[in-house]
Amino acid sequence: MALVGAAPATAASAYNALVRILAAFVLSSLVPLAAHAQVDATGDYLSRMDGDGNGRVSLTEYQDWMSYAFDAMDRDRDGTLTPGELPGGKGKPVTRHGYRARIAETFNKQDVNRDGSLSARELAAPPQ
Ligand SMILES: [Ca+2]
Ligand SMILES: [Ca+2]
Repeated sequence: MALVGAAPATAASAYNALVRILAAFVLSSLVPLAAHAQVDATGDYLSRMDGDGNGRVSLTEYQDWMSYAFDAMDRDRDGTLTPGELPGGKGKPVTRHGYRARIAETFNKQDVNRDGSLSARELAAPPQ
């Protein structure tokens, strides 16, 4: 398996697409679990991701949240999403490490003021 850092640009865009898919997956999949079914405000997303309850989402909190989707999709628990585990049943394998690295890139883009955490406003901003 190729290292993520050596992956060509096409693989990078595939990761971006996957992150979007997983984000949609995790947000939609958690709705039925909510005590109150409606999750339509960014503040609700923030409070769900905000593990330590300080009102801001750290990189670790963001990665842990996004990894929930990864783990849900990694049906054989081997730490890699193989094509059969990916949406549509095809694509390049995605390692957990590579996925978290990709999430960190997304986080850093969202962290507009570079303070190392995402506010509700930064969380709600469209990806750059
Ligand atoms: Ca926090
Ligand atoms: Ca797997």
